Amino acid sequence: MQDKQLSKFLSLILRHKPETVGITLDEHGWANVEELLRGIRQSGRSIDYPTLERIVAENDKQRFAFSPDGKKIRANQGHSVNVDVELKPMEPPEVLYHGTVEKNKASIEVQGLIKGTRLYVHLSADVDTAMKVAGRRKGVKLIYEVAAGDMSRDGFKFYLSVNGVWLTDKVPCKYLTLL
Ligand code: HQG
Repeated sequence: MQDKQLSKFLSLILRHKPETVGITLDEHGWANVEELLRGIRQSGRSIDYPTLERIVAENDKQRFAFSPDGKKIRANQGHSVNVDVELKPMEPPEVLYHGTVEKNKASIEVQGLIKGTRLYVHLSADVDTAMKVAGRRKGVKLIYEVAAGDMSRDGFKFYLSVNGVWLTDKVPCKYLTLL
C-alpha cells in the first residue's frame, strides 16, 4: 500500500475510528505504536516502524506526532473522538479563513460555522490553505473570512494545533464575511 493511502488510514484510526484496527486511544489521543502496527498488519496491510516514521516525517500537513520516546503516536488535530490533545488557548490573528463549498452556504449563513462531528471548527491562517481544505470537496468553493480578533475580544477561545490549524468551538454568523 502506498504511503498516501496508509496516511489516510492512519487519520481514520487516530482521529475517528481506532476500533477499525482493534486499538483504543488514551485520554490525550495517544495510540501505542506497537499495538497500532500490529493492528494495521492484522487488517491485512503491510507496515513497519520505518514506514510509519517516514509517513509521519513526510506528511504534507504534519498530521501526526510521536511522543518524545517514540512509543506513542497521535493525530495533531481533526478528531471526532473525544480526546484532549492538550491544546493551549492562543490569541488568534485578527482574521482567519474557512474554506467550504456552495451547498453549505445557506445553512452556514443561518447557523454560522458549527463543528459537526469533529471536536472543533477548523480555521486556516491564510486563504491558500482554506482553498485547499475546500478543494477536497466537490462543488463551487467558498472562502469565509472570520473576524477572529473580534471573537477573541468577545470571549471566544482559540487553539492552534501543533501543525498550524486554528480551532474554535463555533463561529456565529456575525463574525463571517464571504470573500
Ligand atoms: C461545513 C482538513 C452546513 C464546513 C482541514 C465543512 C481541517 C457547515 C463541513 C479538517 C456548517 C465539515 C477539517 C453549517 C460548517 N451548515 N455546513 N452551519 N458549518 N459546515 O471535514 O473544516 O486534510 O468536519 O464548511 O485542514 O472541512 O483532513 O471540516 O465543509 O483540519 O488533515 O461542514 O480537515 O484537514 O467538514 O476540515 P469537516 P473541514 P485534513
